[in-house]
Amino acid sequence: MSSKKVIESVYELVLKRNPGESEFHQAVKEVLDSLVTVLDENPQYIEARILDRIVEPERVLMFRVPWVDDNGKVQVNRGFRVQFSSAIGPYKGGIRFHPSVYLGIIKFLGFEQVFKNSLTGLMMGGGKGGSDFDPKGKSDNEVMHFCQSFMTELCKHIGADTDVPAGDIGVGGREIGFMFGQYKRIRNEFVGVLTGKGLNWGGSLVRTEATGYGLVYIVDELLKEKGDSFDGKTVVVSGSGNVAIYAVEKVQQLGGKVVAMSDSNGFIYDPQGIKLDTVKQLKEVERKRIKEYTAIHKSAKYTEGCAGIWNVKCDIALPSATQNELDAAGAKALIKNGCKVVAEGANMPTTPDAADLLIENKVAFLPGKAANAGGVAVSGLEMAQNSQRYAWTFERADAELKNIMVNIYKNINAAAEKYGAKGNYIVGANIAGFVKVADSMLAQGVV
Ligand code: NDP
Ligand code: 2IT
Repeated sequence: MSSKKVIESVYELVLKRNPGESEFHQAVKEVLDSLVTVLDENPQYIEARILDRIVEPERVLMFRVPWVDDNGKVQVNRGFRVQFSSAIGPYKGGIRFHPSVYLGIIKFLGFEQVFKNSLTGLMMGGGKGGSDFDPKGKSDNEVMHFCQSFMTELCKHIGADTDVPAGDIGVGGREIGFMFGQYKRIRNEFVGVLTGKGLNWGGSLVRTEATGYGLVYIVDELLKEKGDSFDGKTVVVSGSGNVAIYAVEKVQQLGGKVVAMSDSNGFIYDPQGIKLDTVKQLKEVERKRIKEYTAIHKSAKYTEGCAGIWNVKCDIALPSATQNELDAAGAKALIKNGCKVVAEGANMPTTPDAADLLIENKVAFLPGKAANAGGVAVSGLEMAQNSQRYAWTFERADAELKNIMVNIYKNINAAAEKYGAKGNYIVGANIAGFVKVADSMLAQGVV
C-alpha cells in the first residue's frame, strides 16, 4: 500500500472509532497529512503499524467528580485523564477545567502533547486531563472541594515516574496547590507529581512565565533568521490568561508594542500599548473581565466578541486563548493588514483552512506544538530539579528555556527542508516530533 493510502485508512479508522470527537479528528489529520514523505522513506513504520498505534491512546480514564458547593448542594462533574503515549517518558501534560471539556478535547490535547513533548528534547511522554468544571464565579472554597474530589480519583493513576500533570485553561497555581495537597495527603508522599507548583514547595522559577516567554523566544529566533527583531513591531495577542500575559511581557521587554488582548467575551484595543500591570491585576488577582481595562485606561476601546481581534492591524499575531479561535475570516484580515508572522501560543487555535491561507500568503506560521512547547519544557526542568532535590536560579531556567526554543526552531526548520516542505513549520514540527517517538516505539517492540 502507498503511504497516502496507509494514511487514509488510518484516518478512516480514527473517524470510525472516535465518533463526534471533531477536535481530535482535526489534530490527527494535520499530523498524518504531514507524514507522507517520512513513510515513503521509512517503510519500517508502516510494517510495524506505528500510525495505527500512535493514534490510539495507551489508556483513557473517565470518572465521576462529586463535590458540595457553598450552598450545601451536591454537584457532579466529569473528570478525564488520557495517557496517550509513554514511548519516550512518563505521561506529561496539563489539566484543563472548562465547561467545553469532553473526551474529544482531552484526546486532541493529549495527542498534540505527544509530539510537542518530543520536540522539547526532554524525556516526556504525552497525556492530558481535565474536567467540564467551570471555575468562573466559584469561591476558593468551592474550587478547593472540587480539586480535592478530582484528585481523590486521579491520584490512583498518576505518579512522579508514571504521569505528571500540570496546568492548562482554568488550572493555575491555586488549583495545582489544592491538587498537590490532596495527592500528598492520600498517597503520603511528597514528590514531583505535578508541575507548576509554588516556589516554596518544589516549583521551578520561570514555569509561570514559560509558555509565553518561550513563544516569544521562538518567534524572535525566526525573526533573527530574517535579519529582523521584535523592536518596533506591532503585536496582537489573543487571550489574557497565563500564556497571553507572559507573551505580552516578553514582547514588551524586546521592544515590541502589544495593542490588543481579549477574553472569551471580547477584546480591548489600546493604540498606546497595553499596560500589562493593569491586565495582571484584573486577571491574576481580581479574576475580572478584560472589559474593565477600559474603565482604567481611557485610551483603550472595548469590542464585544473575541473574533474581531484579528481585524486589528499588526505585524505579528500570537493567538493564545483556545482552539479554533482564528478562522479563515481572521486569517484573511491579518493577511490584508500586512501581518507577517503568526505563532500559536494556544493549542490548535488556527483552523486548518486559516493555516493554509496564511502559509499560501507567505505568512510565517509557527504551530502550537512547537511555539507553545516552552511551558511543558520548563515543566520538564521542574521534574529534573525535583529529582535533584534542588532549585535552579531564574537565570539558569530561563537560559535553558531559550536554548530549548532555539533548538526547536532549528529542528523543525531542518525537518521541513529535509522532507521537501521548506518553510512549512507545520510539516517540520510534525515530522521532527514524530520520528523520535516512532523510532522509540520500534525499539520497544509491539506494546
Ligand atoms: P488561562 O485559563 O490562563 O487563560 C485562557 C484565556 O483564553 C483566557 O483569556 C480565556 O478567557 C480565553 N479563553 C478560554 N477559552 C476560551 C473560549 N472558548 N473562547 C474564547 N476565549 C477563551 O489558560 P492558558 O493561558 O494557560 O491557556 C491558553 C491556551 O494555551 C490554551 O489553548 C492552552 O491549552 C495553551 N497552552 C497552555 C500552556 C500553559 O503552560 N498554561 C502551555 C501550552 C499551551 P476567559 O477568561 O473569558 O475564559
Ligand atoms: O499544553 C501544554 O503544553 C500545557 N498545558 C503544559 C503542560 C505541562 O505539563 O506543563
